[in-house]
Amino acid sequence: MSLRIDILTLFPEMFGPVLGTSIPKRAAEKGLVEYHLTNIRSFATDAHLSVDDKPFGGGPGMVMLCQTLFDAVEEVEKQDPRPATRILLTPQGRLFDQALAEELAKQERLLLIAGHYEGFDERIIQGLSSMELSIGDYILSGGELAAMVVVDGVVRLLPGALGAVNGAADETFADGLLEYPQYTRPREFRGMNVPEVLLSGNHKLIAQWRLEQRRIRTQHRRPDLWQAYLRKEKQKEQ
Ligand code: 9D3
Repeated sequence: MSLRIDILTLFPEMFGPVLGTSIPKRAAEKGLVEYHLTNIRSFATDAHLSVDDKPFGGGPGMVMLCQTLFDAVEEVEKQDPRPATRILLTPQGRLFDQALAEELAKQERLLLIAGHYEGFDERIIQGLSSMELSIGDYILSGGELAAMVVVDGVVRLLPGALGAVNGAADETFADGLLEYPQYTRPREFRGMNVPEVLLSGNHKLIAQWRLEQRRIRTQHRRPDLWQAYLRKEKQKEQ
């Protein structure tokens, strides 16, 4: 059974180019995933087609209404009997990472809800008991790009989504180290040379050099990943 991904958004037109390109497109063509886009505004009931309103208690910004979102979720969920894992994209959410991408790739149905500019009425989060996800500590103008990041990160993990190459073990995150530096032709470019060891043909030496480069890079660039890696290595020893 393929993965069904529903996306509720005020800007469905933002998703076409991303879902219609590269791996997300290929995965859909192969029948590994189905995308269903729904415009939240089509569930607005008043003359102005409102989807948000001013916050009780005052303050800046607008807050997404419960009614439109609950109606949209209930209508979309009715379209298929499989229960959906509901995901609300919010800056307050749990950080999306590779481990979570792998979990989500095992589900049969995901329902992503993206807001724009504003927050959700807390009763949406409560009442839909959905998972809140953030893609990082920076402010976007809406949840749409975050939803696309989650979709891309998940879909590429579906069995058969990637070509023969690049298939299983992704270098980074599989074992917690960053990737080694890579080179292709020419051997010299504007005075910069490919490291001699890579031209040596000595596969054992090349593997050693690459591992050392990965360790050095991770230590310098990502002390957080490096500490986690060291902890894992220690556990293995015991
Ligand atoms: C007034 C407080 N702002 C929160 C810091 C309001 C606000 C700003 C921007 C509420 C939502 C947004 C739009 N961002 C998202 O919806 C979002 C997001 C993000 O901005 N960064 C990282 N991950 C995500 S997931 C959804």
